[in-house]
Amino acid sequence: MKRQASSRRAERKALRRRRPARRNPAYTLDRPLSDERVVTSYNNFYEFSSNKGLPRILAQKLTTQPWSVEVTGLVKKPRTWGLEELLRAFPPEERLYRLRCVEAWSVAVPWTGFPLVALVKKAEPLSDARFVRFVSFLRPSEAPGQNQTNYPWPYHEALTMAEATHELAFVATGLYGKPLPKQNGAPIRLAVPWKYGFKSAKSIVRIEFVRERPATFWNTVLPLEYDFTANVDPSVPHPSWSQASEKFLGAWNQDAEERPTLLLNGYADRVGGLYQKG
Ligand SMILES: Nc1nc2c(c(=O)[nH]1)N[C@H]1C(S)=C(S)[C@@H](COP(=O)(O)O)O[C@H]1N2
Ligand SMILES: [Mo]
Repeated sequence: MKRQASSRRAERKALRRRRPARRNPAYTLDRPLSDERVVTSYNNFYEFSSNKGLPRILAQKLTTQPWSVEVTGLVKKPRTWGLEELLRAFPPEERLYRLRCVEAWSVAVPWTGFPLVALVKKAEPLSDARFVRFVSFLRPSEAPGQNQTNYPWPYHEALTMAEATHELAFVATGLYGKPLPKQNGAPIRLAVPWKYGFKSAKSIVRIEFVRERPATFWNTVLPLEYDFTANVDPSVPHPSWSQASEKFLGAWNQDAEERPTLLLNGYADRVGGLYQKG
């Protein structure tokens, strides 16, 4: 118990020291940032509720300190990182990213964190590691949604190795210059801005390097609606709605703004090369 208390103190200290981080000017936007109140009160976090307004309230029950992330699988250097060790090892920066949910709403947010490729490199993946798997916590006593046994908990997602090592794939530990709010996936989540939001797992406890393409949460639940790759593409409709446009949630107390969906969510110039055929 004592040891836990002191490690909690160390994590809080590390979080404070790391924020705010310097904004990386390479990641700018074609739109204003969404209001912080919008981003922290309209959430998808099924561990707590499928109602967008409830994660803000219900996720406060999640114990996020202490926290550790196990990096494992086909790597030379498996390691369990305490959160404060991660914050110390990887220098933080701020990036402005778009976030596009498959449900056709979007926000624009300032994440604090570090590129996923840095963590991948530290693990020294073996040559037969072809996919990276991200697993969220499993704690039904704190997360009421996890008592819904029709879902394959814990939440799990994955990227190809090429995607995971792309400079845009980001590990977020903060939002709007503050530690990540629980409803947004504290204390550590992914931000993969060219893919639909469900690819960016929240509250990650394990990162695993594997050879075969792993099953992923929404693809398992509804395979005809949510594919593995899930790249944002205006020309590929969801079976029940068009993806040609999106509702951008910007200012608090203002209607969402209808905008055309951008190919790869506006990141085609950076990540398009990953998907070129031939
Ligand atoms: N563990 C976990 N991660 C998750 C989800 C979830 O339900 N559980 N929802 C996903 C979906 S569908 C979206 S759109 C984004 C939403 O992130 P935000 O609430 O921070 O905007 O988180 C993704 N990550
Ligand atoms: Mo989503």
